[in-house]
Amino acid sequence: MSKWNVLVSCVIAVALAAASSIPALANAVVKVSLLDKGGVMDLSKPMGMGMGMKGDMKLAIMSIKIDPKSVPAGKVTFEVTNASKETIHEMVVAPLANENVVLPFVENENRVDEEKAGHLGEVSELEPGKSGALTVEMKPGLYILYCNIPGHYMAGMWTTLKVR
Ligand SMILES: [Cu+2]
Repeated sequence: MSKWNVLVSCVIAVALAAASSIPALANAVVKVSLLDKGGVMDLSKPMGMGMGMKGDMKLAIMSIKIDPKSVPAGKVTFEVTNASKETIHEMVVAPLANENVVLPFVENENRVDEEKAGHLGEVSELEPGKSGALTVEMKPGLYILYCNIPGHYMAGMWTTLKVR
């Protein structure tokens, strides 16, 4: 290594150290848990968004819990954990016009039409116990997080997030 190269490497090293010590505006972080009650699950009750089942969502056998439920606009990182013991789950993020929207649905596949619903990104198909992350740039508004494994959205596996 020539002196010049050593100098350049030193400058780069110092620059990198400085960059990493700058307290960059931290992304908002949303912790997401993908949950189900396990065992033989009855997926027959429609509990999709806007289906009038709001009061009964406690009965849902699959769910998504998030913390916090509201974040500032900008970069948002979703740290997603599949807390199920035996079922693959995923998380898809999509914008919502309002809380009563009925998402476009593909009946014969028993899943949301992701293309029509519009989506910002996803952490797809996590095995039980596994985790994944997704970072997206988000504008103020209302969003839905849902699992699009067939049957899961209708089983109640969705929640809403407010970006302010
Ligand atoms: Cu699921």
